[in-house]
Amino acid sequence: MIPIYLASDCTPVLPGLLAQEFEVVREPGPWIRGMVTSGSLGASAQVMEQLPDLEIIANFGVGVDRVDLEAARARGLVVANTPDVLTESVAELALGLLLSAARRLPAAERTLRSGGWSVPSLGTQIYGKSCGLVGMGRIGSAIARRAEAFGMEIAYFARHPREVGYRYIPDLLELARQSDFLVLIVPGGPETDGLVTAEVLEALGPTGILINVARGSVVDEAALVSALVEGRLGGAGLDVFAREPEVPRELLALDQVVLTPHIGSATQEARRAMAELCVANLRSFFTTGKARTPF
Ligand code: 8YV
Repeated sequence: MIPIYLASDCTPVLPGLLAQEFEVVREPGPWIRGMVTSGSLGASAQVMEQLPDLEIIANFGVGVDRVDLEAARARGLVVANTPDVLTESVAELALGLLLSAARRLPAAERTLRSGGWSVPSLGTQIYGKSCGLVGMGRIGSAIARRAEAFGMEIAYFARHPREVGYRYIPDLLELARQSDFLVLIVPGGPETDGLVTAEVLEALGPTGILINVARGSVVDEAALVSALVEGRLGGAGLDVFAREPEVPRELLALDQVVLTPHIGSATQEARRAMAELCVANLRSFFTTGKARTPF
């Protein structure tokens, strides 16, 4: 059997699925030909150096921002990811965070659990509000469809206009100015690093709500924290952070903020399909020379 370095279990079903077709190895070594890694762990140039026979990196996740793509390219390695199978789950979480932040569900639930029965603070209706999407790829359009069904007005910012029926705004500041909710769903990496600046947050303003299901690196996190603490931004629903698993402490005390530990794809359905696609990428690569979903 072909030896595969499993750098992280990724999800409970993955090691078993992998072991049906490959030799699962838990440490890097010179004879290893494939590597499975999680989106959060990725693959550094150093780990690639420990794997001189490596041919393919199968990333469990759609985002490959933690894989050193330059080092992989220099070595001629194939990098595969898991697009599509997690689209609906991530879009559902985005809407969940949006509704949850708009209605301040965690604060209301905390009130009830601590024996209270009052409205901690009034929420915001989302019907009739504007939803600005930063990114209009597969997940962005799945979020847009859902937000539209809730009666929201959709507009988006992306590098180029897409073949979608939504209003394209080529200037992020302008999109933020025109949005009640700003939803981030762009890939991580150098191109989007710090894209959401203090100015963008200011344009979104004291009644605006930021939703991030992309990467923490997309937002100037220090600016986000001070805007929320000082009430210059209305609220936020955050699934991702700049230095995971670190979460800025100041956010923990804020009722207008909803926080989740990077669970965008964490459903039974998506995680199983991601595990299967990860293994299918390796199978396809080692039998045909082509991964099923190369990045
Ligand atoms: C993680 C994700 O990769 O697909 C992505 O890009 O962010 C997630 O699905 C997953 O949690 C594994 O680390």
